[in-house]
Amino acid sequence: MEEKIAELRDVLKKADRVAVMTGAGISAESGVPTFRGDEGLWRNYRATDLATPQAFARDPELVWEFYNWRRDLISKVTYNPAHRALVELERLVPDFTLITQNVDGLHLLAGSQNLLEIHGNLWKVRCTKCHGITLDRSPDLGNLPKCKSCGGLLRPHVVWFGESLDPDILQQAVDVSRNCQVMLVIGTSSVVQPAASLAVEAKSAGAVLAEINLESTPHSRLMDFALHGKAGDIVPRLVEDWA
Ligand code: BJW
Ligand code: ZN
Repeated sequence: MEEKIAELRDVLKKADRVAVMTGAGISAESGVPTFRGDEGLWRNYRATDLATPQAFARDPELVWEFYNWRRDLISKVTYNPAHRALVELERLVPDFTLITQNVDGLHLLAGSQNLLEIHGNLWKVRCTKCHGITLDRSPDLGNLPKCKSCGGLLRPHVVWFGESLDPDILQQAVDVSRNCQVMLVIGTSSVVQPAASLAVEAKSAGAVLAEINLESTPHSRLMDFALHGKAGDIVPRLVEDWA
């Protein structure tokens, strides 16, 4: 493992264009639950069943309760050494883009700048009637929050299953993936599309791929480096001793 980390660090040092894809695993050590497995359960509901337009249409109060619970939880936690190490990597690499599937806002809080939040942001709400988007960092928005402009029902400004990603943001993520020389894939199960396909795009365009995850994923076989362990332990070591 030590040798692989040193080898990957050397690859990163020589690269001009680096892309990073993160998933829920990078925030796990901050105390944010991941989606799949037992951790992804909230009151016996699977998080992935509540993150759907169908669930919101059926029971918006339940879905808002779930999102208010998450807002409250995330408002009480902060970024961890893996988030900070990516801020440092951005400083070290000439052309760096961070693509995240996370909606928790912890990369922004840590100080990442060139960031594509492809599944949206939990701290933004969108009106289901006038489609206006606003930033609201209050931990609890109440039962059925309403738009201040038109009175329409608000929803979290996140991408649920079956919904399209913002086409501009997705196109930027695809371009970055096709252009990077190295892509780090950190803390994602790599099962949700189209996010998972970005690593495939990078690989097809000749990038070196590295996965940092507690366990293997469907993409592990594509990887030039598969580093198994905690993101908070491994990512900071990639930015050590760059002088
Ligand atoms: C650690 C760690 C530590 C833990 N250190 N590691 C093609 C084929 C099949 C299906 C589809 C397809 N194209 C589209 C679909 C449908 C669907 C999809 O992908 N389904 C699959 C699940 C089968 N995709 C969509 O619907 C997307 N829309 C779309 O494509 O529109 C067009 C279209 C629609 C329909 C059909 C065809 C085309 C939208 C996807 C939106 C995903 N939304 C969510 C919720 C966001 C809002 C919210 O948070 O509330 O996004 S679901 C959830 O999954 C969330 C995450 O961003 C996303 C990914 O999860 P992630 O981050 O990978 O987390 P986990 O929990 O799965 O994994 C954590 C990992 O970390 C694990 O591997 C751990 O081991 C690891 N870990 N601790 C390092 N300390
Ligand atoms: Zn409105």
